Amino acid sequence: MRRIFYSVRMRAGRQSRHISGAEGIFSGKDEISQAARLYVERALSHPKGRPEAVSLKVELLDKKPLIITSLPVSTLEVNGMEDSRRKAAEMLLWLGISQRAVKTAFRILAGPGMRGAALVDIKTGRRMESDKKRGTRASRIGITKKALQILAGRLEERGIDNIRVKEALIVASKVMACPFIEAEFCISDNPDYTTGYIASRQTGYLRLPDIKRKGSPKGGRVFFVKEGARAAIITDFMEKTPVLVGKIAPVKGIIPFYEIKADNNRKPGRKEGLPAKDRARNGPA
Ligand code: PML
Repeated sequence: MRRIFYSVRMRAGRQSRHISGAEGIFSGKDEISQAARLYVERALSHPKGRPEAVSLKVELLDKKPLIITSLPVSTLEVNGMEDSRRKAAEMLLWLGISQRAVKTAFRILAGPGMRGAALVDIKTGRRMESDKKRGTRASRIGITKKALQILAGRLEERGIDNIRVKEALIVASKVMACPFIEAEFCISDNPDYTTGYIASRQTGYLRLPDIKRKGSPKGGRVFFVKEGARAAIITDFMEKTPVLVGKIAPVKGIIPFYEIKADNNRKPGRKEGLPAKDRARNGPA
């Protein structure tokens, strides 16, 4: 019998302000009810305060999720905020992102967090998403029970087993499963969380400690779009294509800048991506 999957998504807010959110892909009545209960509990005990409304959506998926491997994880060795920001910029340039696009990204991430990510053309640095307030959200994502267990174990060995890392890694792994994205740059908009990341096929999920000052509510996500790609196709993939992390790549420790650049063999182990018809319509991948 064909396995049926549901996407379970939770959003909690107060006076139109976002407080918390969570999502996953589940199969079977027990898994779905358990996830729904955990998400509501999480919404009601969030440190940002009591929500006025919690919305929960349980939605039958009309396509089988793409099964992907998580990006390999490592943490960049940095010496304070200035160093972290300088190395992040250098890393993005090394990935082939233009000065202009890097500047645009830092400008966006210095603003109040958007709900979704900004799409930035890798060459011109121009914003591409149609709704600049909302941005593009990576959604319909999840991780299998087994993969989550393995991931938690590997992160634990490095002392970084927390929900933020896990959720961000799942998002970044889906983002990099899109062949039209060259890299993602994320700075958390949580005032208490100062670690961000760059995700790319060359660097894997590269954590950036001290990327912002503690207490700052600024941050967000930028997806760097390859030349000639169309925003609508990318947004469709990010928001509609269900993706499930089913395999976990290695989790390394703290790595110096030069070592990441020297290590070109780290690839995210990804065969998945957009359907061939979209690839053809959308130019080179
Ligand atoms: C967020 O707050 O949503 C982004 C979290 C980034 C996590 C970075 C890390 O610690 O790996």
